[in-house]
Amino acid sequence: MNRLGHYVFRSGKSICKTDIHARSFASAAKTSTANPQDDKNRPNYSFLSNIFRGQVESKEMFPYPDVLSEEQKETINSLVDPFEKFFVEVNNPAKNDETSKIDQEVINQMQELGIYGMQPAEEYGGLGLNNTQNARLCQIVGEHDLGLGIHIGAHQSIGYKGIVLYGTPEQKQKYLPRLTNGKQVAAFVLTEPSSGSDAASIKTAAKLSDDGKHYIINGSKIWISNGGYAEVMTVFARTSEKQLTAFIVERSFGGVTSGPPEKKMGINCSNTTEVYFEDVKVPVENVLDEVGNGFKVAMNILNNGRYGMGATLSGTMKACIEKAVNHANNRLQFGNKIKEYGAIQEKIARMAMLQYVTESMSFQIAQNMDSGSLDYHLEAAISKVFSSESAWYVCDEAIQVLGGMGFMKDTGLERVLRDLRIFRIFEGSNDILRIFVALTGIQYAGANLKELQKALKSPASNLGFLSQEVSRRAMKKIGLGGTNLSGLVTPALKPQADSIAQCIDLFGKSVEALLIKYNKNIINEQFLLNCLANSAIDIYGSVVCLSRATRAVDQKLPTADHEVSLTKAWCAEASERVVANLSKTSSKSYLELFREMRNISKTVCDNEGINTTGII
Ligand code: MYA
Repeated sequence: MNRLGHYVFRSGKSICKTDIHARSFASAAKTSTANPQDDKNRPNYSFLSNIFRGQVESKEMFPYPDVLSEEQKETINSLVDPFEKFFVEVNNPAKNDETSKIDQEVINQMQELGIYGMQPAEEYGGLGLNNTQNARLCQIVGEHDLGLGIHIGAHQSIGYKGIVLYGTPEQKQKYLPRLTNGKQVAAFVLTEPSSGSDAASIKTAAKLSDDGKHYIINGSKIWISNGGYAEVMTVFARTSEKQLTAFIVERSFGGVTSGPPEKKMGINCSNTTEVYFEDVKVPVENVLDEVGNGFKVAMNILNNGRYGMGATLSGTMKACIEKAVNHANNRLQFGNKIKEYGAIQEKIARMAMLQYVTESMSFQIAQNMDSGSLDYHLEAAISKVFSSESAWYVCDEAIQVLGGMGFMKDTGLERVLRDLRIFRIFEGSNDILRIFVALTGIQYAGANLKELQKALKSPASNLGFLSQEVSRRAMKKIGLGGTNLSGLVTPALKPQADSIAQCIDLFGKSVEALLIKYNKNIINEQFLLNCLANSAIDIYGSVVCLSRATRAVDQKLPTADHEVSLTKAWCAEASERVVANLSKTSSKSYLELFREMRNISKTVCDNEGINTTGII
């Protein structure tokens, strides 16, 4: 059984985990109590976690956050124009794609603009932007050039993010200034030939030297963005059988070499290579966070940067939609502009809805993070999954609207489609993130259920908890006390809020029913876990839109009516999908279908290909 499967039901406690790094995680938590994220007893304000218990935690959802002060708004607005200008006048995405490189002039200008240091504080040479401001600039990057975006994102969204999040003052002082000015480039060095989604299985080893002054790193990594020229790397290596540790490694330490640039389907101007470590001597001062905390460091770097992908791709979708609409507004066929035809209208409406949801999610997460949220990892994972799939869909539909023109290189959409393909794969594949969301949510719901079961065994000493649970359930049973979102939204959206509230109740019931039916074996039911994840994605997307559109109405924005319209349409489709997905989790015919599909897959795999008799 894979590690991702070891989540549910620890005997005695709530959840079971038998994987090797679980213990290191536990000990890490003990040594790092200073980090509030590690405090397991604090309240969990994640909206997503809570819907797995059938409950709504609205603190981070309503009202839609507005975190920027006037001064912060001015700062970001003053950066938008020069960024746009750079992308329009200096950078040439088609040329970058064709030559698979970034011209020195482009790099010089990016250094001048401060692109290499968007978030670190000014004392480290950065622009000192918060996540919300950063998200705005990510949008501009995504609008223009995803390949360049990966070069920039691999550098700061994950490459040196570990130093920002976990670095000591000395590490920050030593490394950040040379990275924020872009004179040196950073990389995030995790993936190995036999360790992709299963990040905890890395083999690269770091051995403490006899004098205790260095770690000696040996191993090889693959698919490292900026891997060919990064001078500073966040490297993850095994310091014992059970422990991973994160290190800051300089190429100049010696023993670090890179393979040739990989030939890829897209994001061609970004550099992707293998990186080899041969007896690389890394001073002990270069351990990031605690020895043994490497898995947590890796996950939190990824969690922390994921909203950026959503923001970036909301920009990409905006650009695709503009191209599609420009064509639809001008192209005459059968005597009419093609925008007059329902088939095109449906596409454009759906593209606009997907962009709205994506943008709303990423800015909600960014702003919550800026307000000190600690529980955004499920939201961030969903934002990554949703944005990468939506952007793919939107770009594909834009090509369809443009017809033959869309297929031509000159239109620029085929490059974007190629660039977009990897977003569903890297930074945590969407398949693994769906399972991660479902299992993490179930783990949270399971803890509650276990507590209830335990309380039922000694009711006298658990009266408070039991009476709360019993009255919550009893009220729901008689149709009272169910989820109610209608008080949180603008009146025009109350019906949509009601139908999403029903979805949340249904979701909580479905999770509980699955837990009762499958107990710890739920970890093996990935067909069902996907149904839960897809429902969670739709519910989250809907609530985010309800919140943002309400803000638009409350603030009397000129776009308020349109935003309400987008939200109504989105919620109508999303709530239908939720009901359909959740009904699959208890439907006999779907369980039969899933069994059938398992068998088909097994036969095809056993046969090493399709197993049908040809027609002739
Ligand atoms: S970099 C490579 C990316 N690689 C991955 O993302 C790897 C994916 N794998 C995983 O995430 C993990 O291995 C999974 C867990 C999720 C599969 N947050 O037993 P476990 C906790 C917080 O489940 P596993 C790239 O592609 C968990 O609760 N905690 O672990 C760059 C548990 O805690 P406890 C987490 O089964 C491309 C413990 O860890 C998380 O082994 C370039 C163990 O969990 C989490 N997420 O696997 C991109 N996960 O013990 C460029 C687990 O307390 C960027 N845990 O219960 C571009 C950006 C955009 C552009 C920007 C423009 C400017």
